[in-house]
Amino acid sequence: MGRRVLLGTLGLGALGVLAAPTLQRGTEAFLGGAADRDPTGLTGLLPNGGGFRYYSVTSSVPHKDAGNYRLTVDGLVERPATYTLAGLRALPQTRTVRDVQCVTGWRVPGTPFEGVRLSELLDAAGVRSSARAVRFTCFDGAYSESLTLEQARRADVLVALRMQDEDLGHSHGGPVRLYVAPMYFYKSAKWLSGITVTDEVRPGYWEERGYDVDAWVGRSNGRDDEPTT
Ligand SMILES: Nc1nc2c(c(=O)[nH]1)N[C@H]1C(S)=C(S)[C@@H](COP(=O)(O)O)O[C@H]1N2
Ligand SMILES: [Mo]
Repeated sequence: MGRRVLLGTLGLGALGVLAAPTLQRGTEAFLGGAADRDPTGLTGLLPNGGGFRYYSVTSSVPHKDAGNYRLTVDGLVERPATYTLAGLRALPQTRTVRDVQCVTGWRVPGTPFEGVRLSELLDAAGVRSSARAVRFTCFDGAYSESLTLEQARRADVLVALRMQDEDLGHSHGGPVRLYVAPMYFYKSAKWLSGITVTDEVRPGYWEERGYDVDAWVGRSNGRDDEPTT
């Protein structure tokens, strides 16, 4: 039985059994420079609707909603804060429409995202002068990401509550994910639960496994000579 046939017979619940060894193979393939650069192997094959692929480095992720979702902002700030979903919804919302681009090649053109500018949350917290970077953690308990403070303050970096004009569903990292429009989609941490202002960039989950920390679309991960269209 081929992998695709097998996949067709399995629900998402079966991923726990299969994800770990496949992840490892995928990572080795990429680091060894093999043609197949899909880092997440099996999970990357699962469609997530509308041209998206479903990615998670963990086999299961708890579901959070308006009742139990919390986002903490801490680290090198004057005023650490914890936001509820209602609290985030009450802040000014920004909408962007840009192409989503995964480093493994798939793309979803013209995708609306909506949420609070990360810069707004940083300003509200009062970033200390010794700060240089921002680290993001997730309630899947495993994934992390980071940006320099300068990158984090861009107007097209959102703490996103909505995608394609709907509330972010669980499979896309809802209720709240990071959205870093100018960078490959691995920067856009799903299931966002923590924003910590730090004194230096700490490489995120995929970056510890070989991907570029500065993940500008078309200008990173060995893509500098490729067309950016
Ligand atoms: N928490 C978490 N965030 C994540 C990932 C992940 O595995 N876990 N994968 C990243 C990668 S590689 C991609 S391409 C996108 C996929 O988002 P999607 O599942 O909404 O298509 O999420 C990014 N953010
Ligand atoms: Mo990705």
